Amino acid sequence: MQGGQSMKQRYSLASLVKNAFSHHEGWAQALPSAEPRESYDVVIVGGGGHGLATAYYLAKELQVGSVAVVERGWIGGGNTGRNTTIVRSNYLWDQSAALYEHGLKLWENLSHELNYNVMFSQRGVMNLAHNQNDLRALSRRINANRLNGVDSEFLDAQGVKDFCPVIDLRGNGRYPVLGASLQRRGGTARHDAVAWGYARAAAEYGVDIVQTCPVEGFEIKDGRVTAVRTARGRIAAKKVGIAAAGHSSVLAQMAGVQLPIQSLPLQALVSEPVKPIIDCVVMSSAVHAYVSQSDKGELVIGAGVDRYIGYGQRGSIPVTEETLAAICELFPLFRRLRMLRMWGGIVDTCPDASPIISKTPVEGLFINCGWGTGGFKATPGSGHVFAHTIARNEPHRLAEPFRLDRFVTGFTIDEHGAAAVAH
Ligand code: FAD
Ligand code: PYC
Repeated sequence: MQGGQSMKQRYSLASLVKNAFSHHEGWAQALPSAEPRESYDVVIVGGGGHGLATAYYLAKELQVGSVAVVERGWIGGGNTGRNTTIVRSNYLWDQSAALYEHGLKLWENLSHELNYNVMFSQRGVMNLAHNQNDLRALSRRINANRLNGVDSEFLDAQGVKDFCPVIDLRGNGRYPVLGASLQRRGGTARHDAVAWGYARAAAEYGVDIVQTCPVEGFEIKDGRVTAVRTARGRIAAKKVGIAAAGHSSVLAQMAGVQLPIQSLPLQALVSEPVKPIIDCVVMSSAVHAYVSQSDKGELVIGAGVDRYIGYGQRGSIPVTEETLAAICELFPLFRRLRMLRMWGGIVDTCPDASPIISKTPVEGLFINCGWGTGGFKATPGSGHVFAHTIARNEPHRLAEPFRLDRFVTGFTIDEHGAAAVAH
């Protein structure tokens, strides 16, 4: 039963016909929206995929008591709804491969797990090599991936052409294609669906999803977090997890915690929709551009990060021009397409291009951030290990290397090469 109606009443032919002519009146709300209560056992700040997934696993697997997700805008309105949805796990270092592969395995069953179609499509992700240096770096990463049980293979130039016939291997002379790495299990998903699916499933386990509720500060007593202050009042909490992507350092600072994070705009754009023309994902870190095709037919194209710190969630003509110039050199066929829209998101980047999943110096306050240009793929894995870290008060085995204090100990995990769009 939902909204007082049985499934049969909600989905009968008569009700479908009636709703078709009645501007959808009387429909039960698909996503629950809660008013904030006075206190919770755990409050998660940020209703993006990572925050929602964290709440879902906390409620489903960890019996931590009451849980709320507090989102300043609407769920999925941050980077979750702004990214280009590439999912893969072909990172260089053992620690990253283990973390991202954990995520990829969860992706493979996610629609079933959430009873929500997240449209995960394992169409293959290619990373191109344009020179001898690229070839060496890719070979090293492919070997490392295979040692870690991550599927990864090398394609020579002809292999690239066979896998993606619309590519022009000459790259207009500027970006000749010499080969590529291919992760066949990589692909794309529907970004909004990931937020909606986790939100609905979390709510079914009793999580309150509170939207339009910006967090403005934290109450800390004797070194321990006791509440979050929001624009809609104080919410007491025994534990707080921050998963606020582009605003992580702003939020951490409210609790007196300094993060080694820079927030940078990252832009993307889509073309007008066309018939299926490219059925894989193609990325080039050298070109700082990448492309795939959405199920609607739009080409989804992205750029490298803007070269300045900023909080603007907009696109800009110079970045679009530079990106499209490179894309058109690799795919001359796309030259005649018109672009429909462009946008930006704010990505929080760490000096080693790896995330932070960690306790903080404030007791009861946990942080999940620094995913930079590549956190969408990690959404299920990140939420899963962060939930365990919060519930158990100690890092999940896979999260352990991503502690905040690695920037003090020096045990950083440099993933700039695998971060795809460099930052
Ligand atoms: P978000 O979805 O941004 O969630 C954080 C939430 O916190 C937001 O909803 C925000 O409103 C909320 N918040 C902020 N401040 C407050 C506050 N004070 N109070 C309450 N709530 C607050 N990654 C990939 O793996 N593959 C890709 O192809 C890819 N492409 C990308 C393309 C672009 C253009 C961009 C911008 C990013 C891309 N990424 C990609 C990165 C990816 O989007 C992010 O790493 C990931 O979505 C972060 O998820 P999140 O849930 O932490 O963030
Ligand atoms: O991490 O694979 C990635 C990615 C692609 C585009 C932006 N991020």
